[in-house]
Amino acid sequence: MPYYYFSTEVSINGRVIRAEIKYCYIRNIDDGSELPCTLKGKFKLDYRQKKEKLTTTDVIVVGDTVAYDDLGDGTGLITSIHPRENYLARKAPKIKGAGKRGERFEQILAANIDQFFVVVSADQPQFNNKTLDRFLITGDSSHIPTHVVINKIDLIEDDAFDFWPALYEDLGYECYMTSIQAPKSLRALREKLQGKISLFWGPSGVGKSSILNELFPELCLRTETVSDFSNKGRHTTTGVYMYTPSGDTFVIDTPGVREIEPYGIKKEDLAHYFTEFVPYINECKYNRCTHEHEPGCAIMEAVEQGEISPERYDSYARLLATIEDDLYF
Ligand SMILES: Nc1nc2c(ncn2[C@@H]2O[C@H](COP(=O)(O)OP(=O)(O)OP(=O)(O)O)[C@@H](O)[C@H]2O)c(=O)[nH]1
Ligand SMILES: [Mg+2]
Ligand SMILES: [Zn+2]
Repeated sequence: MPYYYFSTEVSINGRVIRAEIKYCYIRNIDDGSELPCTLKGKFKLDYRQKKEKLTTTDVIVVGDTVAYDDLGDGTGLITSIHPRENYLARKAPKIKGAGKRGERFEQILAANIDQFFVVVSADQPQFNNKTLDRFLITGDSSHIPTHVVINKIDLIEDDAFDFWPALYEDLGYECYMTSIQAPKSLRALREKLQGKISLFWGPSGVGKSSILNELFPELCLRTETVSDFSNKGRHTTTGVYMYTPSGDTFVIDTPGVREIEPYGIKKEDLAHYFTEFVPYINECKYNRCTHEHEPGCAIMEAVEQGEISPERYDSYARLLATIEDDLYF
């Protein structure tokens, strides 16, 4: 064991690239070397105070920046976790994350992200604007610059599909229309990733890992054919992993999710995350209008007038219906 083991001054700065139950894999910020690390005992004390049986992955996520000591035996010890600048989260899925009273916790996917790309596909699995909206809200509510990638454009057969990128561009989202079969379509995205920490998230089978492979062939990520029957993905990527294709470019691949519920958004706040609704919100007759059925609702009026797209309004109404009334968080 090196002589400096007991000194905290020699701690190294690192970034979590993978978090597992036993080890967190840390990348040295200065020289790029990687080391599996465990957490210092004091974090375990914190667990006990919470009287919850938490694991490493509850405390630390990919993207966290930490200080750690190299123990010299091929492992390291994390001595502190730096405060997060931002993080992406969703409500934990129903069964797995349910607590004693059926509460569903915030499940943090990753932290300290420069930009979030919501990846969906034009087909296989079929494009679903409501799913896209849910991811966009998740990004916007986390105050992370959020962009749209519509992949598999080689499968589009009808010009009518242009409606969708036009709609989201109009709303102010950058839209990347990509196909792994057309390398040129990935050029703009490749440039956008330079020098940033970017996270790819979206439904399973849309091609998140395939795009990253196409952009950075050295990553050799596992991809899998979408099953023909359900048109749903197969959840090929099983963990959140950060890769470093070049010194200052970081990409995070994530497992696809079937459905996503944004965490901690109250019914009355939901409309604020539909950017085109915002100018109308204060024009509603009732202060706490949910824009669902109330008379004198300026948003419903704007839909009637063709100023807000019915597709977005429908998406809003569906999402509103899934938000629980008594938010305990
Ligand atoms: N036609 C077509 N197929 C694609 C394209 N991109 C990916 N695919 C195929 O879609 C399937 C799923 O791709 P993956 O990269 O594994 O999808 P993923 O989003 O990473 O899925 P998960 O890891 O399960 O979340 C694979 O068979 C890919 O070859 C594309 O642009 N066009
Ligand atoms: Mg994948
Ligand atoms: Zn209203």
